[in-house]
Amino acid sequence: MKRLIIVSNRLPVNVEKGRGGLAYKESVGGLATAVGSFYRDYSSLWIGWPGVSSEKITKAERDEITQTLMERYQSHPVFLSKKAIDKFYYGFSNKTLWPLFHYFPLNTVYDERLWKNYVKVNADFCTAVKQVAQPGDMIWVHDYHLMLLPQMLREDLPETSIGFFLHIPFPSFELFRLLPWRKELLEGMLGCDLIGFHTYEYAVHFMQSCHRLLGLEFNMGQAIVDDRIVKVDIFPIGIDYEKFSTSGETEEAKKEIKSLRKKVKERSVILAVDRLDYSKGLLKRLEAIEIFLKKYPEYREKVIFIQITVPSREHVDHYKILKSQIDTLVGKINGQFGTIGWVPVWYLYRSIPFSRLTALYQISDVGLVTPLRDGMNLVAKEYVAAKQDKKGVLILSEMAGAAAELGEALIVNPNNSEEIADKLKIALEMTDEEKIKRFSSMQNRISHYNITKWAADFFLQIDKVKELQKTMAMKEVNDRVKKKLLTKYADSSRRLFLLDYDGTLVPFADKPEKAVPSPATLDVLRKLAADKRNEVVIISGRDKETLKAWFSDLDIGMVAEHGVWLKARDAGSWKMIEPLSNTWKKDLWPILEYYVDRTPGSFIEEKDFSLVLHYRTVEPELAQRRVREFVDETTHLTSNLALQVMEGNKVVEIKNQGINKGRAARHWTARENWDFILAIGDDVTDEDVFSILPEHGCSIKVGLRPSLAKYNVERSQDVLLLLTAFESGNSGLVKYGVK
Ligand code: ADQ
Repeated sequence: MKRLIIVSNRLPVNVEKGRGGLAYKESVGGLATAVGSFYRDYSSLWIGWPGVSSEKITKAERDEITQTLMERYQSHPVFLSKKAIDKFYYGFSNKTLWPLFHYFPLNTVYDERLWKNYVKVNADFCTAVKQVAQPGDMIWVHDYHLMLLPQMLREDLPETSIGFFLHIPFPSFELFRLLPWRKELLEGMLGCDLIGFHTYEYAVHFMQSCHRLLGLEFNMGQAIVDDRIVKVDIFPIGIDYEKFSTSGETEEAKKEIKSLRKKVKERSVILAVDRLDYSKGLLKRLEAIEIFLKKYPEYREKVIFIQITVPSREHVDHYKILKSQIDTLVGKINGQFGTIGWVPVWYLYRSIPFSRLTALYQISDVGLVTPLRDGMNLVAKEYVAAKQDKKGVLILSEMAGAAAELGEALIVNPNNSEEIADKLKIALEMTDEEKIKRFSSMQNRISHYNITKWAADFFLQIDKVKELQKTMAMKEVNDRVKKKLLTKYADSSRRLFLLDYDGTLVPFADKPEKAVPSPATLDVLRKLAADKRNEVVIISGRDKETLKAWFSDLDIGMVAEHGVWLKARDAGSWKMIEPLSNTWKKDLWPILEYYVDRTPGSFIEEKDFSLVLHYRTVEPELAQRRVREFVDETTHLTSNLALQVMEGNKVVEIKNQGINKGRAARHWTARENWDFILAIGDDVTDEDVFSILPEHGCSIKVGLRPSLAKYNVERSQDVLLLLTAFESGNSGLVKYGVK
């Protein structure tokens, strides 16, 4: 069985040092609750900070903690000094990343010293993981405290499965770009094989940031990073449904429920449970309670609002301020509306045991969950699971990740206290029938995708990525393949080379006219063509004038405009593959012009039988939007014109239907019985060539993307090296590093 190593800032257990010595307490919080419930079922090890600073403990206590954590909690500690906790945990993690990722840019601190400590502590975690990691382990890194760790681990453990899950929102690019260390953070995460988010929106934000800051292209959530496939996917975290749904069944729970009911009497209960955090919307929620009691006086003395708040990050100023604001507001509401015998807001500032928490869920008529931003929010799901009589109403913020799954809740904008107050009234007046209907659907959903499914799904996906990486690696032109190709070449007497130009023989340039063939490229083509056993054909999307200007003094065949024009090696002139018309160009030209006018950096290229919109230097987001519009519009317009709209590498080309590089290539493949055929290309248009090759033909895709080709190489430079090896005969084996 594979071993799972979970790495997170905090361990699921908190070590405290008091007068009586060391005490071990289970941690409260989303991650600990969620992951803690399944990791004991696996052969696993949890690595994290035990919650006590290293200055507070002696060497002997350190050893004792290490031993107890391992024996009782399958955990391994990373000890942090007070300075590290201040600067890394309270500092960069909770004064920089947390506020910015929760859309509080004004609370965000940008401080180089905090960043340096963040880097250092991530490196300390890396050392700790490396000390215990064994080959075959799967490492799962959690959350915003450790965004640099995956890349650090990757450097030393290149083959290991590494996953990352972000428990908080990933903000839109407009916010993320504010960070001075934005690229480093993205690169850190990209050290993984699989990166998971709660919602589609967060995943899109991450991919957009990678696209705009690192130029990474994602296709179906996959990108190639340093010749490795990295996948981004969505895993909305679940809860331990069984544990919550059966929580009312124990004697202890029944007692707890009875005692609570006695205290609240016949009143309706509105419940809120949060860590104390400005992202949780506590002030706006209290404001809503105030409005509700003012606007609907008939509910006074009839409802109780219970707010349970667990202390958190008390060392950060914003949290201290918030605490005193809450105290004031609770006092104000209770002072204003309370009567002898009725206190409207019951406010508890502490962590409560599971049995009391779930008893509260069960006696509550309304679960009020109104964070201003929340990655997911487990309280919403716990309330739904625990309330097995289904006679409750969940009021849920649209800014919580959970809103994407719990559509049957009453959804509110957490900044709109008036709306929350009105929804409270609707909730309190909802019929039991309606409540049960809504709850049944939600319970169904969250019981199905529970915490075990969530984790299992993540493991399955990471294994799939690993498989995919292996398949790609198998297709790479390695030493064995090179040797095979060169031997086959040496043993054959009639050889055909079908070579794409841009992206294959030369790298891409900003402007097409800049991508001229280098002397080395021309030299190798000339030498290959000089061997009478060889036939070299360049099959390009370029116009014939350009190809003529660059290659006319070489003894090679050429195909221009993706197969419109053909020129055999020994022919004096170009011939058209079939009679074609280009009268449509004048009708479509104004449309291309219209797009170019509105899209800075784009331009039109006109060929004999095609029009091309180039967008290589257009700002990527704009390009994406415009290209979609352009393709939709032109596809619609050309639907009865026997034209095709084709997307290439940063270009969209409109050309005659039925003309492609594959058809053109057939003119050569069908000419004689070649005993060696090699086709090389980099983009979609080259797939047509790969598809028409006979069984014994060989094909190579430039770039590590899926393709019909038998093999892949990473860059155009690899193509040049390979061709050089062919042209230099057997000595090429040595020159190419294959002996
Ligand atoms: P959190 O911000 O901690 O988690 P949340 O998802 O609501 O937020 O989890 C809080 C957990 O703590 C719940 O399991 C709740 O039962 C427990 N809890 C809260 N108050 C308590 C109290 N007074 N006593 C006892 N228990 C209490 C982060 C992200 C979330 C994301 C989770 C999981 O911010 O958006 O849902 O991780 O990915």
